[in-house]
Amino acid sequence: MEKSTVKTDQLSKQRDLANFSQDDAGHPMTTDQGVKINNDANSLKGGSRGATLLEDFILREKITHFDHERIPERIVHARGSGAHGYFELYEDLSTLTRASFLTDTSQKVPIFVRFSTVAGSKGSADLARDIRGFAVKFYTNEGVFDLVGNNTPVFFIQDAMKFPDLIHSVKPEPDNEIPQAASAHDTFYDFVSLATETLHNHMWAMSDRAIPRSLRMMEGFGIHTFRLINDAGKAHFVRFHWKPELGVHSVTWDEALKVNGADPDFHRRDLWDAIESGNFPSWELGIQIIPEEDEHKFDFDLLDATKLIPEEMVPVKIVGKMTLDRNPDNFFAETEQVAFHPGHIVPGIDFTNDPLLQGRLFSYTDTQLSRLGGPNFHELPINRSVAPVHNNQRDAQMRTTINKGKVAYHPNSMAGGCPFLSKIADGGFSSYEERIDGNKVRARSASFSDHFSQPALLYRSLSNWEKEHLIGAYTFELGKCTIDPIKSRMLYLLDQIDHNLAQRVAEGIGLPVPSEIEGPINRNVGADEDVEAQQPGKAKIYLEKSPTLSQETSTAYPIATRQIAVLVDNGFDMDGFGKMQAALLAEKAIVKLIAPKGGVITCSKGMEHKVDAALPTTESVLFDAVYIPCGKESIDSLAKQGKVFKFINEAVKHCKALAFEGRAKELFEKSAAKDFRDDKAILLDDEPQKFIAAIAQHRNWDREPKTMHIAV
Ligand code: HDE
Repeated sequence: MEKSTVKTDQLSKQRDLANFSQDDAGHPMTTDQGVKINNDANSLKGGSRGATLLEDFILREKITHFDHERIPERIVHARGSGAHGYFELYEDLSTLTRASFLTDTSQKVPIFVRFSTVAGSKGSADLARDIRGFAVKFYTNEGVFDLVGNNTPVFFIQDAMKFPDLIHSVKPEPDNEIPQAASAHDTFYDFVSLATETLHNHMWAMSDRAIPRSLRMMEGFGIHTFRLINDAGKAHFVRFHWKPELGVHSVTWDEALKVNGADPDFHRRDLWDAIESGNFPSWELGIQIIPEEDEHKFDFDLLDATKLIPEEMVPVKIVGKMTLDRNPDNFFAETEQVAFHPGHIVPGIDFTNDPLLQGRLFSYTDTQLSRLGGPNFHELPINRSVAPVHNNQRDAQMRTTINKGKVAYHPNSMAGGCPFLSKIADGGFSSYEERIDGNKVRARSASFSDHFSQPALLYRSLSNWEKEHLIGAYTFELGKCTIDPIKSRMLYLLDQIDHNLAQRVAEGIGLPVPSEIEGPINRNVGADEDVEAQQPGKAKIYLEKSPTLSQETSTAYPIATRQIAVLVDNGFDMDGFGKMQAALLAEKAIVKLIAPKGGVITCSKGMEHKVDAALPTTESVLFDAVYIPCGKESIDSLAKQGKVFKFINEAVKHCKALAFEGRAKELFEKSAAKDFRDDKAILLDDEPQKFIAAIAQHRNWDREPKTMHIAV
């Protein structure tokens, strides 16, 4: 018998979803019971000015449904954006795993991805400083596999027991429900400063990774060590990575704050628009493979989710690619109702004893029970497997499958033994046979107690501009805290990671770096445990730097989908603009005309052009670069608008590419740009190709230290 009776192609899931999709075009409006509706404007009344009648079943049905439209938002990762796509495998990995989607290169596996922030509510703004969720559902021919990861390679805590504490500390404080989608408050730092295992991922959260330019421009990580198991039953440890085709890029903190006001849906819109315009984002899947024999060869424990395996120690092997090519039809039905679970695995993949992963295996089903209302959430269209589902699970709220026959048990003779069990060779799942030899203990392994070496490695690996951003982030966050002993404890801990880092943050918040603190550094220890054994110890250096942890790169990335603001008014020079526009469009950049007023403007050639956004309705922070063509009338008009200078000055401050042509030099001279005549990304009468090259670098961070004086 074959392992699986189905093969997936790119459209397998779309065909399945089509069975549940509905288009109202050409149909009469009906009640939920299918009765055609004649009047949807008025309720049934005793006289046209009289009281409404209880018998109005149409009104009651409509209002009742409305009253119950909301479901509980996710306890974490409530704010999210989803997309459909597919996964292609580059090479057969059967030496490592028997999972069909990792061995059969002829299949395209449908996937659904949901990106999210962690702390904020469903309606919070996209550019909160936060870790991003990166959850991928593979609808494989052997069942659903979920890779439920984040955009940082490590997590805050080591043991699932602490997850509610971590989340309670970062969520809005319970007395006044403040602050929304922000970690910069006392309770979070109280917890972080007492549980030193948090410091590594906390540094990632203070880094630029926590304020991405786009969901399309961030890495994804499965974080935990999993196992791959081949046909012979041999296992390898594995860590999963997603590498974005567009590179890893971020905005500045000042931009993030402003974007949250100017367009709280910035990331959601960016993802949606890119897919709608056919610019399909993609990521390559990478794996780090560690032979089981090498489990104890590292200076850290592979089961510790607060540790990454530097790529310089174990390279990431690229094995496939995921492309997102379709937006959901309905946010609620798909993005809201999708239910991920790290316990959704297929034959050829298995867990390890990572105590964080083990706890997650319980949590994700449990949370769906209250969020989606019962154990049948796997029947929701977005969650259904494309591999056939047959078992003896029955009933419960909102069951949609109509199971035929009398038999709902196994073994049975009345149904001929069906559904029957599958041998391992036929694709039956069997758990990896791991030898267990130990006492039942409520304890943490001493091998988890090094909490400083990896944040120190991360700090050493960052470029200077990334370090500056990091220092700024710590200073901002601690500056928002109100309790000095908490801030001092944080400074002491930063000092264990890097003295200069601690010193700079201390200067910023106006407190000294303490040379010692009272009591144990790490208080996340059981009452009867050996406290000393749980203390982090001094940072060790087992690798000087891990360059792959930095976002700095000299590589130029495609400028496709980058947003270019063109500041213009009537009379702008069509020759210069036409040349620039053609060059930008050839690279698939998005060119938008921004003018003092909306409507239509006329260029130097007398042609009419539709204004994409009026200045009062948009902001510099929503764009990647600014271009101002020549034209006397246009420049004279722009020079009268204060907002034009705010627009330019912010772009300068945020280290973006700017191009001024001809008389636009007058705006250059009157704006902050004038102080940057030699800047490689501020161009005066230069070729479009130079502008494109500057945008492709993302930002000219060399400019940043010289922009402190710019008031925006
Ligand atoms: Fe989650 N996490 N988590 N988490 N997580 C949830 O499940 C939980 C952890 C992650 O877009 C919840 O369906 C526990 C690590 C993502 O729908 C909940 C622990 C990583 C998403 C839950 C962790 C994640 C969630 C809330 C510690 C990265 C969003 C709603 C033991 C590897 C998935 C839901 C989506 C969602 C529990 C730790 C990633 C409550 C108990 C580590 C991307 O079950």
